[in-house]
Amino acid sequence: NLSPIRRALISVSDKTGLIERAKKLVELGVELVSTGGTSKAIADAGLPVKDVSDLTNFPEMMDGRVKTLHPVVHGGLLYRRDLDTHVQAAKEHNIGAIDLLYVNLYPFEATVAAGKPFEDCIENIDIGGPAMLRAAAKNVDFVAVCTDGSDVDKVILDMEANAGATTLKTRRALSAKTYARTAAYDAAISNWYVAQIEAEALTNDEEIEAPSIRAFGGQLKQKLRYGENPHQKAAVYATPEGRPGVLSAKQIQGKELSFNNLNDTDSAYELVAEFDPADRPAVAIIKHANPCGVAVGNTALDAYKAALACDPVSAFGGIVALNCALDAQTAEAITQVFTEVVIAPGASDEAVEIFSKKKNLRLLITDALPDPKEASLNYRSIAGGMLVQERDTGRIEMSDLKVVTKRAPTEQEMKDMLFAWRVAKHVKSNCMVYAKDDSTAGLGMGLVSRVDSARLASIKAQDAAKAAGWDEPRTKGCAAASEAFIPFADGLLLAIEAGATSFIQPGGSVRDDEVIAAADAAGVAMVFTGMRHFKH
Ligand code: 93A
Repeated sequence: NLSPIRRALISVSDKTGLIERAKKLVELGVELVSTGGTSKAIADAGLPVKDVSDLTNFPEMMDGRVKTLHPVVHGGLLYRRDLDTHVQAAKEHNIGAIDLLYVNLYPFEATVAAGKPFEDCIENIDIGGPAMLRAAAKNVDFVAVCTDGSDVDKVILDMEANAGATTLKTRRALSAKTYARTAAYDAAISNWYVAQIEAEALTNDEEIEAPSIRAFGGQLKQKLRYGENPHQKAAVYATPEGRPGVLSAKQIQGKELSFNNLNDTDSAYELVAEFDPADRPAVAIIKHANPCGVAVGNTALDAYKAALACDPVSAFGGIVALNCALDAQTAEAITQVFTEVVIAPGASDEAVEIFSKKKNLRLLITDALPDPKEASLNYRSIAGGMLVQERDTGRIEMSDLKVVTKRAPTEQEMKDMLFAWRVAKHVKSNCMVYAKDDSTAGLGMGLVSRVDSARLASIKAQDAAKAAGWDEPRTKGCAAASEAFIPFADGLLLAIEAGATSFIQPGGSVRDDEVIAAADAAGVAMVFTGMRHFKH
């Protein structure tokens, strides 16, 4: 089980913590071999180190493209120490054992994230590094393989406990981690490449291939306490896309985020990001990945109050997302309602101070809002596979709307309809969204028939009015949005009964004429978007 470490090959791009670890290894009697830059850094620190080129009798060449790609290196990593034929071959070709490999790869992902040109990205595709990592990980009975500093620390602890040897348990865990790293690295390269091709195709107006050719390439970000339910184990993986949001956020305070928190916070942030902060502050309150209130206001506080008023009962234990920095007044108002998570692209010191009194409230701050128009992928598992689609980046502007009724909508109705439509995109199908004056007035979500969604939205609006002590629900004169076509007039009539005077929907039902006729008969206005936003 135990395998001694006598010689280590270290080749690292990120040299953080290198010297301390190299020093420990030397103290443990390990002989160090390194590539150019790494070897120089170690030697500069006064530690003994050999150059790989001394082993291979080849210089690093072709701008470093070929440094470690040599049988002396790969033989040293791969030969089985317990097989006579392997040991014999090693002897014959003067191949010395390499028992520990520590490699971190050319920073391909960081180069792409920094928006560097194509050629730079290509040069940052590491070839020798992954080749060595995969070789070392294969020879798990004899070789310990490290892809980051924390792995080396584990190996050092193992060596200290086992007279300079590692245990099979440690080596197996390291091998498993290594293959995940090289897989994610290659997936990042593939995804980047596909993105280049797609961008080119787009400019040339060519057909784009199915998104499924992009690899998933997830990298374990964190193990979670459990999944949707406590009996389900769970973890969260980061994709190479690096979209701003709950995974890139800095958590200022509060307990660890749960699986459901992550899911709901993501929904909340994607929804609120539909509203441009340069226009006005917007707030979304989410429960179970569905909004229970969304509003735009002159201040974040106004927006929060209006969003809360839509369904104050459901907002209990909800998630609040802002499209602008959290200020003290809004923070104070949020602390009056039991809230699980708040996410925003910033927070004032005062707001942070106010939240610090609510220890369990999680505050997440991101550098940027996710861009609703930016392409990215969406994954969902099904039995035996995975569904992959482009994220819904569809976006309707006022100029895209086609008036289909005799009565044209008023300017205010237009605004309300567009607001309702932006929200409807983020509500589980089938949905009906009532909105007025930059605020949702009633939401019906996730039901199997649209008429039920209309009914639910009305009930919600009535409940909200009761809770607030209003004379009538805010649905009087509201706009109604249906994320997919309204198939029959019944849902429409229910919404009209609730007070809706304008309708926004994709259109395209075989019964459009019937639905339009019912709208005309009631004197309400209707526009078609020509685009639907199913969400399941
Ligand atoms: O260009 S490579 O793909 N060719 C190689 O043979 C090779 N061997 C190691 N890149 C190669 N490496 C990488 O060099 C390692 O993965 C590491 O990231 C980097 C360390 O280079 P230096 O020690 O010169 O800083």
